[in-house]
Formats: sequence, structure tokens, C-alpha cells
Amino acid sequence: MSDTPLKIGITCYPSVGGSGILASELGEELAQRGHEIHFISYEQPFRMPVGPRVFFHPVQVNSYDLFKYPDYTLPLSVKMAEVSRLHALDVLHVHYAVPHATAAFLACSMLPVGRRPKVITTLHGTDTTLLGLDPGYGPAIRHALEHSDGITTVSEFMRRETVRLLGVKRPIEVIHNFFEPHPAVRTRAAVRRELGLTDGEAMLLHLSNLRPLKRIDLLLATVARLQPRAGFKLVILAGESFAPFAAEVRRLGLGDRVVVRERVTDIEDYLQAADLGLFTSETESFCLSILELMSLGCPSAAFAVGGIPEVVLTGENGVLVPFGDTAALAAAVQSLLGDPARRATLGAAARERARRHFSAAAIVPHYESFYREVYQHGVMQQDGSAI
Ligand code: GMT
Repeated sequence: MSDTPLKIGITCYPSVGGSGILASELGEELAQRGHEIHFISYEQPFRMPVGPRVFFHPVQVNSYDLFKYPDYTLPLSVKMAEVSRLHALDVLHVHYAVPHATAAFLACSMLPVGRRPKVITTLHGTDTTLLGLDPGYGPAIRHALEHSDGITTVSEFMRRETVRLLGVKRPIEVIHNFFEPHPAVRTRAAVRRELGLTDGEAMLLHLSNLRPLKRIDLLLATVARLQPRAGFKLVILAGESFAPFAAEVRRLGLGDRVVVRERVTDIEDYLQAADLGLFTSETESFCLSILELMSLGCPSAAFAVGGIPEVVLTGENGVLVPFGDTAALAAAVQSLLGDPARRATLGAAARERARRHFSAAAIVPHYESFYREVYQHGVMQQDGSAI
């Protein structure tokens, strides 16, 4: 069993977002290692790999006039059960609890006992920190976690929060996120030209889905403090429309300093062109974007929140300041913009940390061994014994 390839179903959100990106990259790496991967979602994931042993099963959601809200959980669970049965899945790995863990629970109850895949739920962030606190979601999340065969979180911070907020008593495996860059297609110079960067301008890069907890207000407030303005441009790779923030950019007089690209797919092109990452989230379970930059040798400046200090060691491979202190963040950015040698030192250390701790080679075997452990030993109790 230890080397037998597994048949693994992966359910994730297909749109731009860290959990979907991680799930897609994990599927790609697992397929390259010989496993058979079945993605199940309402759309083909944004960065889903193409190649041998990778399949996509779309979930069809019909809208009926009799329902005020269309339901996704039921058709998803039916599709999960169908794919599990037809392809004899060993493992169903769901990313982000809502509604995927609940749908997996339902899917398994539709299957005969001996033909149920082992369900592994990976908690990525707001499925615990936000929805876990919502009385309309929390009990269902807890129930689905109690019935998952294995639970993983993407950081130690996230594990602690899951225990604290959801009272989960089962063991939780911490498996950090990973990133494996694909080769850039264009040169650094070509990308900087496309972005309108002149030779004297440093490129600050922010990439996120712009949701409220990313605190784009603080991002812009930080950048507005930087002098001289001619010395930098802030490039924002936006997973959602940037339109709601355009007025604030104008109000701060940053109109000619901010360049936005929406729903970019050739992400490595932009990562390799950056001089410094800039992030102002109020919470992050990990912050995959920081790791993406680190993997290409670019350090970041950010607030020290959530799991970010597990990724960035301040002063060694990036800079972290207390949450909300835009003056300190701007001072750190200002100092790094004026010191290319220090940026290079931090960047080299960032690349090395990413390679050593958060690369596919470091992380994917951990997922594989966890799958096999759960597959062979079933549900684990807190004391490590099987149910
Ligand atoms: O939980 C979320 O907000 C969504 C999720 C996503 O789909 O982007 O983000 C989380 O998962 C990422 C991948 O594991 C992490 O890098 C992000 O830090 C995390 N976001 C938050 O915790 C806010």
C-alpha cells in the first residue's frame, strides 16, 4: 500500500483565492507523483493543471424559481458521491470547510459503507475564523469536521484558532502551504515595460482577492506616505474588480502611482518583476501571496498577523510590523526602497526559506503520508488511536 498510487478527489473553490490555488497546485504535484486526481467543482479551477491522470467533474447547479437562494451543497454532494463510486476514490480531499466538508459528509452517507472514500478537510482561513463564529454555520462546520477522517490546517496559527473557536478535540495535522513556481514566460524588463515602470521606479507588488480583511484602505494609506512618489509604483494583481477602490486612489493623489491588473494568470511574470511585496491584511492564516514572492527571491513587508510570522522571519527574509501601524510599515518600505543591497539579502534568504520549508518537495510528501495514514488507520482520536 505504501507506494500504491491513490485515487484522490479534490474539491475546492475554482476562483482566484489561496485555497483554490493551493488545491490546484497540490493536484498537479500529486498527479506528477503518479496519483489519479479528480477535481470536483462548479467551474474548472483557475490554475487547474492539464495532463495525464487529471480529470475535472463539473457540478451542475440549476436555479429553480421556487427557491429564493440556489443551493450548491446538494448537487455538489451528489457529484462527489457519483465520482467516488464511479472512480473508486480512496480519498476525498476538500479545501475550505464551507460547504465542501458538509457536502463530503453527505456524499459519504449516500455510499455503501465499504465504498466510502476517506474524507480529509483542509481548513484555510475564514472557514474557521469568520464562519466558524457564525451561529448559522459554526455547528455545521463542527459536525462536518467531527465526521472527517482527517483534518489539516495550513499553519499552526490556524490549528490553534480551530481548537479555540470551534472546540475541535480531534488531532489536527499542520501542513503548511507550498508553492512551486512555473517558469516566467516574459522577461522582467518586458513586464516592467508593460506596467509602465521607468528605470528609477521600484515595483511594489500586492496580490490578493481584495476582500475587506485584506485592508486595501491600509495598503493605500501606507503607500501614500512614501516619498518621493516618483521612486515607486504599486502594482496590484487583483482577484476581484478594483473599481470600489478607485476613488480612494484618486483622493490620495496616487492615480499615477497605482497600476492594476485583474485576474492575471501568468503570475510568475509579475512575481519576478517585483522589488518588494506589500501586504496589509488584518488576518491571514498563512498568506500564500507572500510565499509566491519569496519563491522568486522577493521579500515582503507586512503586518505581523495570524500565520504570517510562521512564513516571514522579520529582519531575516522580510519585514513585519504590528498590525495597523502604517507609519512603521511605510518607514520599513521606504528604507528598503532606498537599499537595494538589503533587499537582495532579504530576497535571497526568502528564496532559500521557501525552497527549504515551503516547496512541493518539502510539503507534498507530508500530504501523501497523511493520506496513507488516514486511509490505513481510519479516523484518529485525540490520543492517536483509531476509531
Ligand atoms: O479563508 C479565506 O479567506 C479564503 C482563503 C482563500 O481561498 O484565499 O484564504 C486563506 O487560504 C490561503 C491558502 O491557504 C491562505 O494563504 C490565506 O492566508 C487564507 N486567508 C485568510 O486566512 C484570510
